Amino acid sequence: MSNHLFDAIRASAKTGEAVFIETTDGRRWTYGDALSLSGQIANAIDTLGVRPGDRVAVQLDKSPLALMLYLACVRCGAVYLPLNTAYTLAELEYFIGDAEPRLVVVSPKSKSDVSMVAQRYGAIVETLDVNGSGSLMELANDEGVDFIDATRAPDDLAAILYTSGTTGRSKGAMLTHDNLLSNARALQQTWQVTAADRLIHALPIFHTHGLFVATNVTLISGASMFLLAKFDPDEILSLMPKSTLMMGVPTFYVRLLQQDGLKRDAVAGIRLFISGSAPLLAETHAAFRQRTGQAILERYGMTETNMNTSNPYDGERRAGTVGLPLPGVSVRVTDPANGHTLGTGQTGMIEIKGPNVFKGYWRMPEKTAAEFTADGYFISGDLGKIDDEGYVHIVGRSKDLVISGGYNIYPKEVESEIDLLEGVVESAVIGVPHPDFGEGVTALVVSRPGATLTEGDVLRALQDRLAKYKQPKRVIFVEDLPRNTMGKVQKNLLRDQYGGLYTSA
Ligand code: MLC
Ligand code: AMP
Repeated sequence: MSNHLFDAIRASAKTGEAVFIETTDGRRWTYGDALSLSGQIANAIDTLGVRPGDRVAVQLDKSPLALMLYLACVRCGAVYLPLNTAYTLAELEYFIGDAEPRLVVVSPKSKSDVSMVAQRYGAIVETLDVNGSGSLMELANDEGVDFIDATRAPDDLAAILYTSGTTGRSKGAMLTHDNLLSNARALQQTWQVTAADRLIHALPIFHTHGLFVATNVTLISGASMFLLAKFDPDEILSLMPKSTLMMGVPTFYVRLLQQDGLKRDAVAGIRLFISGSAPLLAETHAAFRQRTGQAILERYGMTETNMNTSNPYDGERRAGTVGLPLPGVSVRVTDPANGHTLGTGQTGMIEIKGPNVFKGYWRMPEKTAAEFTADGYFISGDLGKIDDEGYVHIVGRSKDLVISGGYNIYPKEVESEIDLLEGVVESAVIGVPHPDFGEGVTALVVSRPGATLTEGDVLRALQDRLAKYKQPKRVIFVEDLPRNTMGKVQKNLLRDQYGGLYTSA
């Protein structure tokens, strides 16, 4: 009887006294606390009727208890389904309808709205507050701390994470116990994480980066972390002397560089700064190195594949590259025209194979099949090349995707909402360089002759439809959209034309 992922976590928790989480107000949760709390929550979930394989959807503000709920789901054999706290009710309804969770856990303030939606799909709704109150914890407090973990094989599902689709519906990436465990082990080994490490955790916990990379690596190393509610540069600087690791998206590093306190001695205790989820500009890498003497280590991953590559811990960390394939992971570059593997230095489609690669999209076998090659490589949609020393360089994306502050936005989703508005003929959404977010979501809109639609009207109309980070930073009205002979909008021309929108003074 074994639970593939939790057995590994349990093994690192053998000294129950070691600290797992510390919050900025000085409160601590040991590994022993994590076992007891996750045991109580697992018992409560089980009492509610959640069985192995059932989905548990969670839209919660970041807190230690939200992580205990994640662990409880792993222990119950439930499939954890975290949702961005920025999602609107309209967005949430799609995920609940598609994943059909047995249980939905939200903060008390969202209960009545979410209940209306959940009822339609037969899901139970319970609440959990950052301070530990809420109906789920009331149930858990009456339960014992011992729980017999559900048996889960390496190939059983541990989580579903939704990624937006290039054409319409979001797809649920099904991640198995071994996807998560094998990747956490590969990262632990590559970054040399040990029980002596203390991580500054300022990422959200509803995505691969903050949930699996940051949390699972900490857990299987028996390390500890400072859990911050969100990114706050002052808090981060004050925690640096007591920490050894930091993980962030490039915007974290751009913002830290704006702090006068970011100096060599302030970061002396940190042995490793890691960046991922979006391209780290070589200038940011260089500026950080100049100010602190530390070379940020950049790595590359995806929701579907977990982490694929990383710059080396001991070897050269090359700015502008995402490093070498992780242990056990194969990366190749192929010609998108015929699928043939390309040679060193040639640019093409990045494809990935290994124990890190997901099991497929939830209830979408055709979409899953379309994203794998005949010999089992996942087609990433990222364009890149591998240099003669094996370092992977990402040079672009074949997928129509904007990455803003580490969040993905699929233009199609935003365009579809804009196109519904009265007075709009059509729209094109693009990402253009943004000094803070890396790329800024920008909408070009063609309106009907005589229409009086303004930028403010468009933004107001999107407010309840799309999460804030997906909403355009600017809406620009244009006469028409440039098209090629096939009638396809030439977004590259638009990106060139509006490239200086956020960066030119
Ligand atoms: C917030 N806003 C954003 C935004 N985040 N807009 C665009 N892009 C974003 N990423 C909105 C806010 O709602 C706000 O709107 C305004 O922009 C400014 O907010 P802010 O206070 O500056 O934002 P902040 O709360 O500080 O958040 C910025 C951030 C955050 C960068 C800290 O977005 C973040 O934590 N990003 C990390 C995302 C992440 O973990 N990605 C991993 C995905 S996994 P207004 O109008 O209300 O002021 C993955 C795989 C892999 O990609 O390889 O890891
Ligand atoms: P997501 O779908 O949120 O998991 O985002 C995955 C995408 O983020 C990848 O396909 C890449 O396009 C991008 N990405 C992740 N890490 C990096 C990186 N270090 N450099 C460039 N792009 C990255």
